[in-house]
Amino acid sequence: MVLKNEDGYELWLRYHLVDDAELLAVYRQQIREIVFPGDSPTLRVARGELQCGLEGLLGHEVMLSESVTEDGAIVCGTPESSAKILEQKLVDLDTVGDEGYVISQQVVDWHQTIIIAANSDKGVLYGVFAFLRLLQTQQSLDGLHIVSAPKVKLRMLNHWDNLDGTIERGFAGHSLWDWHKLPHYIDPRYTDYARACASIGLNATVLTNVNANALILTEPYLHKVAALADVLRPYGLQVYLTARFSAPMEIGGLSTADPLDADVAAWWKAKVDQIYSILPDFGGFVVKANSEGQPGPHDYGRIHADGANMLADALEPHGGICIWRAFVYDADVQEDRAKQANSQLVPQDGTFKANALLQVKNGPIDFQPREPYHPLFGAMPKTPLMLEVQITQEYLGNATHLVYLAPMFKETLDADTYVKGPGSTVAKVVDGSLDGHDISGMAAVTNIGDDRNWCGHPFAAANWYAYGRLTWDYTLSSEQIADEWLRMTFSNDEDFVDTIIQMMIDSRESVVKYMMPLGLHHIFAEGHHYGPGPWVDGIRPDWTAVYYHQADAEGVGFDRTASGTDAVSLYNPPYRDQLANVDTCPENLLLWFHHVSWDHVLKSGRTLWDEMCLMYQEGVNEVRQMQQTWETLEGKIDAARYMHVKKLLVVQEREARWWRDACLTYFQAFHGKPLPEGVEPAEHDLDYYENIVHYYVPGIPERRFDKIGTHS
Ligand code: GCW
Repeated sequence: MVLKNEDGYELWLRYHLVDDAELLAVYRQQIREIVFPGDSPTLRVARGELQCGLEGLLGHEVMLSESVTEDGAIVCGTPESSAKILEQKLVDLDTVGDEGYVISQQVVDWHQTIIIAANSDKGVLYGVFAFLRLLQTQQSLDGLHIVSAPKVKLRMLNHWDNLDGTIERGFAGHSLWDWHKLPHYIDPRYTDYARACASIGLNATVLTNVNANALILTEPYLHKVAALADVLRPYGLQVYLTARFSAPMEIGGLSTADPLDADVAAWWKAKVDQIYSILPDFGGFVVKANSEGQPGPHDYGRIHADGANMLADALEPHGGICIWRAFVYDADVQEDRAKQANSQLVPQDGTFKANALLQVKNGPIDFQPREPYHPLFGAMPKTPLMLEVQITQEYLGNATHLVYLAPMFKETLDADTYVKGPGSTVAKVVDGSLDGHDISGMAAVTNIGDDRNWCGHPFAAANWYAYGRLTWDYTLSSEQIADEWLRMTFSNDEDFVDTIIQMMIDSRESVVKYMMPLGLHHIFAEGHHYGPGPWVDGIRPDWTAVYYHQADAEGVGFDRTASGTDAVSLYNPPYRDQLANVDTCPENLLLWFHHVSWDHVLKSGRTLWDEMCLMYQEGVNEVRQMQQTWETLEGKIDAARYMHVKKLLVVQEREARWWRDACLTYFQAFHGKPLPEGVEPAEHDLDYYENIVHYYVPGIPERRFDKIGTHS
């Protein structure tokens, strides 16, 4: 059978006919009518989703019924919206809070039914999506009893979308938000965006770039925001904006943005009041301040908490929150960049208002292929810390490399801070349980644009999906999430699913190997970060590559032990001791923490240089393996998506070689040692790689180029 071509627009919400005839027959028996009273906007969209999903999956319309009339009813609602749910007195509802749900097989009015119940309309919507997922992944409904609630309260996406439609670090087209046509024209795609987010439990979205434009806070734009929020609201998505710290000057006519200036505070209060008058359920602000040239309280000799608290004060009467980013480092400060956030923020622990949170990147530098967890986790017990991850692949091959990020997100979540003894994981800091915070959250920089398939690479949507699922339940395994996503996105063919799960799981480690093995970091091409640039030098040191790898004739790596910057002391024992010792430091972080001789012998018995070479080669080999694996699956999915991935894997293999050759040629020049056996020699000399220039790489605002060079 030839499968119909698909363009990926439907994401994982493909409600195609269940292709297992036996199972389909069983489902048709088990699902015969829908009892779903209630008329709130959220219940309406939940009901619509259920009807549409079932119609597609079962191949016929399932009728709505006022009451349970036969076996096979699906009864949905809250104790308020549905008399039947109220009657059931489900004890499990007491445990799922205001967003969780219960899906359970029950006898109602002497008939076999499936109940989808929650304490809120939003919970019902999440339950409906979870139920549809069961059918999409062809699970048995027999004896169904699922009790599920999110582990983290704020489950956010951060769009780095600019008002001119470009997306910082976006590789899948332009912004979805059509500011020009808003508020009058509402793109139907907004609804599909909201459906996708709600289906994985996301409940908040920050519409604008953290490198913020104050215009978004002006009245005309606020009306555009409100129109968009009207579409997202029924799906439980609350809207947040980024606040440019200097807005009082740029759009308010004040001469200062000093957070301790009474006029400035009054301006923000009035601004926030205005926002809430236009958008009564506005979520709050996300702020990047005094980082990479953004304005902030330091400009006035104030501290981060002064800035955050001023905004938190303005938001507090409306129930809004202020999320302050902990991605702070200063070009003029000599201190190791990996320590600066701790130096600036730890002393301010306990001084932030109750409605202020700090948003902390997974690692202390910047979304590198591998970083140790950020040492702020565990170091600020009095402040709720959100985890920020990056879904968009700024440092992971943009939208051309197949890299599944769930293992990377989980690496951070599962990392043990040991701050209150073993088991004090980052996840427990983030969900608030370790330090008893009520408010908790996760944020991710999205990879979504207006490409027809949303995220560019057909596999990139897996990372949006995985992130959402992990915000709901970070104990899910990467395998389980990949399994769900593959079945819903491509096919339930067991052979296909099993083969590709493994390929996805391995893909993260492969990209680390061909880009930055053994703890190397930040050796990207300058500015656009597309491709290797270990030679980058001559700009502010903390944006160069040479600052991070410190290669010389003797060795390579950044000494962050006591003999170096001592960043290692920000971690707690016993992990600290493990990291500090070159013999016990995990080898995948070796060059993050140590400057190591090229001849240093690793666990494999090989020297560092040989090991590094072999890892780069292994990375390339693994991409080749991915190509072969993918090709065995021709015909198991539609030809269009099959070919799309196949062609992108060709690009990925080519770029993996580019990484290997550029980096090894560069490092080899320090010591002249030969490549070990098994490592393919580079095609070109170092000069060639250093002179590769790419123009107009997506993801950065257009810049004039000042260098004409080889185009690889
Ligand atoms: O990863 C870096 C990016 C910047 C980004 C910054 C940040 C929005 O290179 O483009 O700016 O991080 O997180 O603020």
